[in-house]
Amino acid sequence: VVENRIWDKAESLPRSDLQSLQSSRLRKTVEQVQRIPFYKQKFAEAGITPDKIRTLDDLQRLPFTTKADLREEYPLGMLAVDRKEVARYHGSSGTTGRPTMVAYTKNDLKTWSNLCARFLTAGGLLPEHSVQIAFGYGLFTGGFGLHYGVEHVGASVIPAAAGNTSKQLMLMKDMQVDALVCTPSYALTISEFILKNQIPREALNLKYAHFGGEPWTEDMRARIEDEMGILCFNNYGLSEVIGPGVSGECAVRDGMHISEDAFIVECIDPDTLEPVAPGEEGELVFTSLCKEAMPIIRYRTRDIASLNPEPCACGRTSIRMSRIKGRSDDMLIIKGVNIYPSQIEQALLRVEGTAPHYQIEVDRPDRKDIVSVKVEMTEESFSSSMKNMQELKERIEHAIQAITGLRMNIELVSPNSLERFTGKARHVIDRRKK
Ligand code: ADP
Ligand code: K
Ligand code: ZN
Repeated sequence: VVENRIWDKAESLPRSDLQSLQSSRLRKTVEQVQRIPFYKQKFAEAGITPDKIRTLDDLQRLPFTTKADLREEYPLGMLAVDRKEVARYHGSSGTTGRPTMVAYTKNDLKTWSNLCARFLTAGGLLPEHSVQIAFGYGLFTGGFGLHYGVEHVGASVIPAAAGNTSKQLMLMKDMQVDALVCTPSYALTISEFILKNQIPREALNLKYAHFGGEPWTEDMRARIEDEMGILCFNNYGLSEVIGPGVSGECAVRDGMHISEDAFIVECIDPDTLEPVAPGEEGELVFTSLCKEAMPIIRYRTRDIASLNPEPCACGRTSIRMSRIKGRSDDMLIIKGVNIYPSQIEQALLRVEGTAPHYQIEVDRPDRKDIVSVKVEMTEESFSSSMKNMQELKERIEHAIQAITGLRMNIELVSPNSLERFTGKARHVIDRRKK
């Protein structure tokens, strides 16, 4: 268990105060974006002048911003300040295509590290702790975002960066690291390394981990916590909005608190663009409220999640978002059914005798979708009888069918034959597109 500690009083503002703060910041943001030709034109097309936006309800009248818009404006079309005001540039990872650039003023960097300090504190970080950051450092916002967040809390950083797993373990052990920061995929790789090399738990001092950057499941959390004997916390963000620090879990670990003093969140039906009811799944949309260099209005994240406005036992007053089920880009439509890779992960974690390493391959040889899933066996099941392997295959088929409703071809592959990841994992090969 972790002690419930709140970093910033903005996290527990009464809702009415929070909402008046939001509307005054929204008005300011709407003024600011008039310096961006893209928004000036969008507002003109919609027949809106900034003075028409007074309350939070008026947000609905503003245009959306999409990833395609940001690509059009590459590299710096969305900048709202002079270039000399910019203190840092980052880029999105380009997971789904050409990267987009983002910029931060000095104030933006302060805002950002403060937002990261919130979820780090919520997840147990104290000034006396040492944190190993095994995220990529570079254009990716993960490494630098968490780095400055940890420093802001007053804790010490070990900027290990992603990769070289044996060195990660050496540092973790020798430096008696308290907390680990990386992607959940890399955590799985690290955990596997610990087991394979029989590193005793007492040799490490690890207590907490903060994972983000890609979808993962509750089953994966249980698996990693059990294997490593630590508490794992989820945090979410995206470079277009600020980077990590948009939201993160508290000690209750039932959804991620969104820093609503800094962002307005909406959850919409991606087809009708209408808001969905609380608790219903939809696409998250964010409007920034405190950003100077690149304020953004109603950014469509393509991330699918639900919102929970119920008060939380921790005392924070913000809305919580669920885990991200997946991005709409990663969604596979197979025989008319929507499938996310995270559902395969969930199924595999419920079947004994498999490692949660998998690759989904989709093909359409005959105008009929064929999905096959390559699944790694554990050493033990790999050396078992054909009969056992056949049974294993059937159990996997059933587990996947129970979650997705679809029967998929399962191909068992030998241990360690699928790629391991140090950053964000790639689980899908879709051959239908070409
Ligand atoms: P890219 O879009 O190129 O991957 P980013 O590095 O900005 O660029 O990644 C942000 C994206 O990563 C989010 O839109 C989301 O899809 C994913 N992501 C980040 N944190 C989480 C998380 N905790 N759970 C699920 N997905 C996440
Ligand atoms: K310190
Ligand atoms: Zn809470």
